[in-house]
Amino acid sequence: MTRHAVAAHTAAEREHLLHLLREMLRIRRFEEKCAELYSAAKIRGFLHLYIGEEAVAVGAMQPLQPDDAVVATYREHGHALVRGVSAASIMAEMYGKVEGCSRGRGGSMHLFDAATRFYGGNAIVGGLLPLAVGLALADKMQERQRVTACFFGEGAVAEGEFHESMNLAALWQLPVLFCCENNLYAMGTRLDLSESETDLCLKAASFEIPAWPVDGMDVLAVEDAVQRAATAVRAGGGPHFLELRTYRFRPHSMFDAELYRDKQEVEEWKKRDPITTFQALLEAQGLLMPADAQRMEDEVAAEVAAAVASAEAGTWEPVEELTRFVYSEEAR
Ligand SMILES: Cc1ncc(C[n+]2csc(CCOP(=O)(O)OP(=O)(O)O)c2C)c(N)n1
Ligand SMILES: [Mg+2]
Repeated sequence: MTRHAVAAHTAAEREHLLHLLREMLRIRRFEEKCAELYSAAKIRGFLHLYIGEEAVAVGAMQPLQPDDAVVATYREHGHALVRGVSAASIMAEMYGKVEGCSRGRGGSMHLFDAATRFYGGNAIVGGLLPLAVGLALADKMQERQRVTACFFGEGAVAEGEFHESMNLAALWQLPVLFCCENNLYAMGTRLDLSESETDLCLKAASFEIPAWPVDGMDVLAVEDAVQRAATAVRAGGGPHFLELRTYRFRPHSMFDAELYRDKQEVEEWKKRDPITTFQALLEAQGLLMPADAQRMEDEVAAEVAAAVASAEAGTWEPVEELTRFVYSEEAR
């Protein structure tokens, strides 16, 4: 390899690492702004923040292809952003404006975007799993080499839909990648207070689904694991299951006094903040200079500010339109 080729490769690799950091920052700053806007009553309804868990969505989304499908829960702003749904259309959706990715009808928990094959935004715990299995079944029947990646919390393993979905996906060898975001709590319930078997990979293994745990606070570990699992799924290897071990730094939603966990536990996990630790790693390796970090922050801040400005300037749906879509209708 020539010196030139080595330098070019290093530059591409550095660019990718900076991209991972920038994507995590986009989620963090976007959601910090959402929390602020919620307090100002600009955003209403429910709001579940992903802060602390950014490495999962960012690492996992990298190996996916444009025609793969992504299905997520109500804690999905980050997944939508990284998948390519614009910050402006997500923010407009939060505001309930027509320009939102779900026409302002869904709000925070129901982001949807056909162009990026982003199938929500699903508010029912476990409800997304049969949806993901159905998408994968369609791909298998039509012989398309696609992956359906579905992201759900560990709370979903208590639902019947989890077991039904895992069983059918395994039985029919469907191309689904189950990404279980284990942040230790389902609202205020710790996993070991609701499950007799807390080893989630063992549960997947009982369906004959290959499964392994991943450090969900490490974006590179997530990217690597999803790369391996998605490649196997795409090659016809049937469903795979990843347990992504992570932690949410914020309350479950904006209404949660957090009486179920010690502040000390939260502080301990914050030492593993996926953004600050990754940034420190890049700085230590000389890949990120203070000026680069500042520029990145400025770019992200400008994107978030522009999203808020366009949501503010967006349109409210006229009252006469409110009964539209109650029954199916061609989207206009
Ligand atoms: C079927 C169903 N039961 C209960 C609820 C209420 N609920 C909303 S979020 C949640 C906790 C889910 O926790 P987990 O799956 O671990 O996801 P996390 O919020 O931690 O990301 C519950 C019980 C719901 N939305 N759907
Ligand atoms: Mg959870």
